[in-house]
Amino acid sequence: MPDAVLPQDFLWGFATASYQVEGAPHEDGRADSIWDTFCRIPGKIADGSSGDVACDSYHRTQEDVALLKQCRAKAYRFSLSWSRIIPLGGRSDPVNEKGLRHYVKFVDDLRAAGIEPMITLFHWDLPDALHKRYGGMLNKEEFVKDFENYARVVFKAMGSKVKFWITFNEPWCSSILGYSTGLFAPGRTSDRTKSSEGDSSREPWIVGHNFLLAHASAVKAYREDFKDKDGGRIGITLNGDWTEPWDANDPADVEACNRKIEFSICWFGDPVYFGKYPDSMRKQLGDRLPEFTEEEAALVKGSNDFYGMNHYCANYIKHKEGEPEPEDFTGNLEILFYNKAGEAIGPETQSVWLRPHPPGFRKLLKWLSDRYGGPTIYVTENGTSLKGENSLPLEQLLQDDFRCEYYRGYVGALADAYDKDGVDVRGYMAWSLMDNFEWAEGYETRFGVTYVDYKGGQKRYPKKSAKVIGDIFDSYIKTD
Ligand code: PNW
Repeated sequence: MPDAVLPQDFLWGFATASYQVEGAPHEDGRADSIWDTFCRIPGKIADGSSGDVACDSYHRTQEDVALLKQCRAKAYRFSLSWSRIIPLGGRSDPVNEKGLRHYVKFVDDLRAAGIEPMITLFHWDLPDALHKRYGGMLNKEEFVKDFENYARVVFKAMGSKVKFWITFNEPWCSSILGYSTGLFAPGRTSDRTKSSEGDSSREPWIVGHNFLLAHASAVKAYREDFKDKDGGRIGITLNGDWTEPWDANDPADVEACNRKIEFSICWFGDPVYFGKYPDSMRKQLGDRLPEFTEEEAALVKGSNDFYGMNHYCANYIKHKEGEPEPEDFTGNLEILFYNKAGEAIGPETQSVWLRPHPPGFRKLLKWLSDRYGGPTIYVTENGTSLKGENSLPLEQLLQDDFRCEYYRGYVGALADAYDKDGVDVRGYMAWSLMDNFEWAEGYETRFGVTYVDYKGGQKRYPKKSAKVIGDIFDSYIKTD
């Protein structure tokens, strides 16, 4: 028997994102997103692939619902493709009823199966037309208004069918990976070997600022015109890893640990809860970090009904001496897998950035709860890839014990945070329901509890973890 319990109404399930699973990029009037165009540039995706077919989920909604049922999921977090709904993206552009109907029907099907839909409005796939028209997220005036318009179209179509809304998924990733390192769409960076355009020292901070304003405008719209009658809640999902000092006896490393979290999570979290950026960021970035006008600060402050948390791993952190580089986005520090004593933070996975460390999940839940005054938290992603999984024969691959252990460790840490530390965490979505298009890594890296046979007609085969997750939650959730 576990020594911690989760409440009876704890909402658990699985997550995916539109571009990673849907395929059907040109069907029923959908237009390109920045990921469609990015994938066409040679060298950007490890295996030269794209989301053109992916899991073919656009044609297999029934199969996906059945899979969720089979896994005993209570909820499903998925994202909408903006360019299916408004192909050209903008507030004066036509709405594509076919695209919109597809999602309304999917929501109806989920609800009929007793699965709570949790909708992410934006999981990185900006309509390409908006990127070309005015620079997408770099353009505050246009982007904020167009996102609010898109959100309103969706709120109106879904009405009271949807109770959980997430505006943006991981704005850190779209800002830093899309506008600083250039690894993600639209691939802008100061590194001229990768892109002829971009300014890593400025653009990510502008994009981040505009995400916050777009988020807050959509939340205001929902609260003013939909929330009372439709009864949903809305928030933003932020990603962030736990940090441990490289040298626990060096106060500068201990301080750098906090600073790393501020640069990755509080960049967005502090404006949402406090109406301002962290002091550590202002100090390092100066006027490259945009200022909120009084009106903007008031709009952004208080714009979460819940905190959406994506969490995967932890790192050791070593402070750096001297002036930070203008392109630095970490807080002037090194992100490491080994500490001073040579101990690893966790085992290797297929993802170069991901080393599991379950105790960090409990610590970060508490850290965030303390910083933001005990907000309601929904964990909107957590999961792992497995080193070499893609090269295993099918029978072996389906016995994903490493992933089962990961979930045992992380869900255990979550239950401890709830039951022992008093963190108000009410839901958990595993990443992912099935293997899917893992962005710049293509299909080599698998995160699913379900194997997808990309060469065999996208057939799905549940792995051991697909059943184990349900067993883990059964063991923690109070039944009396
Ligand atoms: C998240 N990093 O992305 C995303 O929300 C998912 O779409 C994705 O498939 C999943 O995690 C697994 O990668 C991340 O480099 C991508 O630190 C990269 C990083 C973190 C999160």
